[in-house]
Amino acid sequence: MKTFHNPHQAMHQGQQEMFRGRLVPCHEVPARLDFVLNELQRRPLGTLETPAITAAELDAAIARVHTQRYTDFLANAWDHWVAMDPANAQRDVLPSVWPLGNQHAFRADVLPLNFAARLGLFAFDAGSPLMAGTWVAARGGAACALAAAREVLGGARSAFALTRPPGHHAGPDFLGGYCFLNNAAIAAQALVDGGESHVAVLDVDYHHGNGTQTIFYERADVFTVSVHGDPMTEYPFFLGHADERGAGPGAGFNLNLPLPRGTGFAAWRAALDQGLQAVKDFGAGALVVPMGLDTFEGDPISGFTLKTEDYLDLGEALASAGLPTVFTFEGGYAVDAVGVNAVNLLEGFQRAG
Ligand code: SP5
Ligand code: ZN
Repeated sequence: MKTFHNPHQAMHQGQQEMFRGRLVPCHEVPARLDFVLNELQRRPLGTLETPAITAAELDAAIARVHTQRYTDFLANAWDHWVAMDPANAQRDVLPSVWPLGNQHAFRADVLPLNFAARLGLFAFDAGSPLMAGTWVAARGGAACALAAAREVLGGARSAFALTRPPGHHAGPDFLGGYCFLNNAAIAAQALVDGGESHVAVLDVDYHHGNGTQTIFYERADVFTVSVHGDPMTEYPFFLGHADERGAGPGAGFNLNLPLPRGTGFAAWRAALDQGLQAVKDFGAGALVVPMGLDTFEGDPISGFTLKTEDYLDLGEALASAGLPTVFTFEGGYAVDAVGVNAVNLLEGFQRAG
């Protein structure tokens, strides 16, 4: 399978994230991708390319899943921040004030002029710093997702979008969880637009794919499945429960499989099989896998105990769906293991073909 990598990924390089009242060094760092690229060099799966996508094509694909108000905000956020104070050019931006939801009587329909307020309107956590290169880097990641979807639409069995920053927590009009543009959703939508009537997203990141779920929640053409840490105790906390089954025309087309912190591979695999069966029952013609490696036993912020060799098995299980598959790169913060684990998963998939 081809890998599409983002030459701009290191332009997004956060210094610190807010965690339990303290600023701690960011977990989501550019070096994560270097480990994947090194491992791909050692064990090639296919050619490594940068996406050949025009700016206009990319804008159109992004606009299919994100609102104009949100992307306008993202495109201008850094300039707005620096315009407030030239000294801000040396500082990453983190939000510090939020409107919560409409049930709290705060308004989301009026876009404040104040930058901090604006950032709070579009961000759901203080763990996702934004900086000068964020927009260019995020667009470069989205371009990888679009290129991978096109590769699969063109007849390839699979393609790997080596996206960074990650995407599955980003919603139609919000960022969070280190994510700005939802790469997996952009790929899924591109598959629909390319003629696939039934697309499934099977999210294997440790964290619930809340952004992807929200984007497709009322749709019957994209079935979203996520196997993840139970939101009662695990990030992103406010979505990802088993009773969220979709709404309106999308009723029945979302499946959450939350598992307790501490879950090991056998139980995790059983949940994956349940997800795969649901994908089969849905009649998917193509699959998108937001591939998080933060299910690994050594992950510093997560709580499952998958081992390096389990990822070969996981890839093989995903191949059993027998579907053209786009992989996007999501979490995985045991940085020196993320490359081996990612390539194990992809190699397991490829070998099973
Ligand atoms: C893409 C992705 O994996 N995003 C995850 C974002 C998680 N950010 C908040 C992490 C807080 C987890 N706290 C764990 C405490 C470990 N000492
Ligand atoms: Zn994650």
